[in-house]
Amino acid sequence: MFFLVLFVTLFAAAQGTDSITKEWVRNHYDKREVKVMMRDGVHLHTVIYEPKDRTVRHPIIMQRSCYSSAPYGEAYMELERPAWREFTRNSYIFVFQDVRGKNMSEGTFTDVRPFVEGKKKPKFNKKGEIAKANPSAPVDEASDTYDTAEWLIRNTNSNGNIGVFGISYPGFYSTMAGMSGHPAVKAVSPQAPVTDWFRGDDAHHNGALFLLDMFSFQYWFEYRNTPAFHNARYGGTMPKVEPSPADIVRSDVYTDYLKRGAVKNFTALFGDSVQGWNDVVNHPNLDQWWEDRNVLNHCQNSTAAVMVVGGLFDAEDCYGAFATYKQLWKDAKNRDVFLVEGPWSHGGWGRGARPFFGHVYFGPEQASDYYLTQIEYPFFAYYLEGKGEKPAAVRVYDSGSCRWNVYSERWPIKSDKTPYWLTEDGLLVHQVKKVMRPLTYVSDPARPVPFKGEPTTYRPTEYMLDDQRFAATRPDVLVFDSPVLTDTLQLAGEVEAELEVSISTTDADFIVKLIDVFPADFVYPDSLYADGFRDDRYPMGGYQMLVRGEVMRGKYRNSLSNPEPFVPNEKTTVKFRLPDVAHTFLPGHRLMVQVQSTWFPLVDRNPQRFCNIYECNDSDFQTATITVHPASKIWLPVVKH
Ligand code: PG9
Repeated sequence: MFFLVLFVTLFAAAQGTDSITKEWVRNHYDKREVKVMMRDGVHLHTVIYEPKDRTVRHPIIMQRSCYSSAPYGEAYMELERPAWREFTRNSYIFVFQDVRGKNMSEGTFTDVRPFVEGKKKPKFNKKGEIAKANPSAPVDEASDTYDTAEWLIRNTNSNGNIGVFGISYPGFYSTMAGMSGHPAVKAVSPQAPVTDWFRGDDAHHNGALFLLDMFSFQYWFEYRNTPAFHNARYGGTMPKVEPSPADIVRSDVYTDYLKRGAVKNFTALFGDSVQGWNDVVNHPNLDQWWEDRNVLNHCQNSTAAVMVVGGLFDAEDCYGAFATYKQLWKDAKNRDVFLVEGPWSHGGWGRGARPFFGHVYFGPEQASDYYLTQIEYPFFAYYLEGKGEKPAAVRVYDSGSCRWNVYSERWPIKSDKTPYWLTEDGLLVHQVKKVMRPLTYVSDPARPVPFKGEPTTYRPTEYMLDDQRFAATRPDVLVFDSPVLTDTLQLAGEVEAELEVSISTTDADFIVKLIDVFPADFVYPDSLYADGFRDDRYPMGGYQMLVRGEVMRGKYRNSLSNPEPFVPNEKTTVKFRLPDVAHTFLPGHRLMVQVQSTWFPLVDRNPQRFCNIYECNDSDFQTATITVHPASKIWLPVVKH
């Protein structure tokens, strides 16, 4: 019998099919749904899939989510899918929990619930239940994880080791799980974690509102994020949902969002009904409300091993992954902290990353299967099963040379912070003696620079590495080209823009884009397309690949908390960080920097007048003449070889 099973398993694997099927899951796992009581008496809905084999004690892998722990009832989570398969294959206990206030859990939901310092652990009975609920006990996502962990250890056939992971908002709950302090929570993996919604994630970058994402997300999150909706999705029948205010798009987001006008017109669509949107509008500057929600202020509480995973081309939380890793590495004393960054979109690593992303080929080594089997599962196996090797400290995929770089040191690795000057003679690595002229453009909020070169009805992930030729020809975009490279130029780490500007009004936005210009005669070999992952022949000769773009709302140049107007036509410095890069520019390529003042409707339009943009009227929008002076530069992390 053993050899027959072995043969079938090997045969299935050899056929590229996997022995872990829907039927296998049903035959090997029991499902139960329990309401676990937290220290304040609130019950959290917890879905548990446990191997029927009780002869062996199994590790627990948990995901806490505000999106759902569906399917609820008879249906099973698709544990045979790649995202879970390695854990299923190794008989992990799966725990999916609705965070408080969401879906089937009790309590009140709070966006990015603040961490509460100095919480006291409650008393538990022998069954791991809270001995006596205290409705006024301070709670957060860390304490909810602690109370859940205590219950799980006593009420499942576990080996006493719990791992927590998740992408995006579940990534934030994973960071918080690492701060629970529960001894069973041995390893967490915050992936594209929601981290700081004012400095760099989802809602704002450097104080500028990410209109397209936040408007469409908040309505969906508040109204369509229900058990019925999620169960229907798992049942394969997406429910017909009434058109929502977010569905204002009739032709394309650029046309229809521009037609909608000032941000207050979007607020009017929601009425007072969407708390997540109201919070954004009611806290226009970086205030205590935002700082309370900045998990980086509490990383010293982290006690678990942490593997932060991020996408170099993640449109939502690219900032969050790098920022969470850096702070945890700094604060989580003698704790193992690892970083994995691939050429991925938001969550792409677990959601079917393929050799091509948009028009750019990154090869098979960064595809999801590789990540799930060679990186993610081995991390948890090491800490929850005592199996395999300790993970590499840093594993970052270079989006230019298309290969993994593995480092034993921390990220960012050692590099020379090198100024590249933005001048009328192009992007120059050495300041030349010649006196350069200032460069000027007129920014017109009635004709903003689009974030995508072609019409779209949503925010495609590909914009993060799209061809920028559509923008390069616009009069309101400054273009700075380097000479053609004769040698490789490896960038790894933090990028900083330092603009010397003057504007004709009292506020403006500044968008800086770092671009890899492909050789004019560049083509991918046909064989790359033959694998079926790409079916188009996009003209890659002269492709202007966006490597990194970032916006700075000018009034926050000196302080995100205390915005300051510009003095019209007076020179001032606007300095800001762009999320880290890991990109080698190859010989024959050129570096390019583009500078512009609108990036629509990805970012809301600045009326280009100092005001509270959430309250301004359509009549407040005005053109501005923007001047970029010769002392402007971009600081690049050049790795010396
Ligand atoms: N990072 C995503 C998001 C969260 C909140 C607002 C908008 C986007 C996400 O959790 O998927």
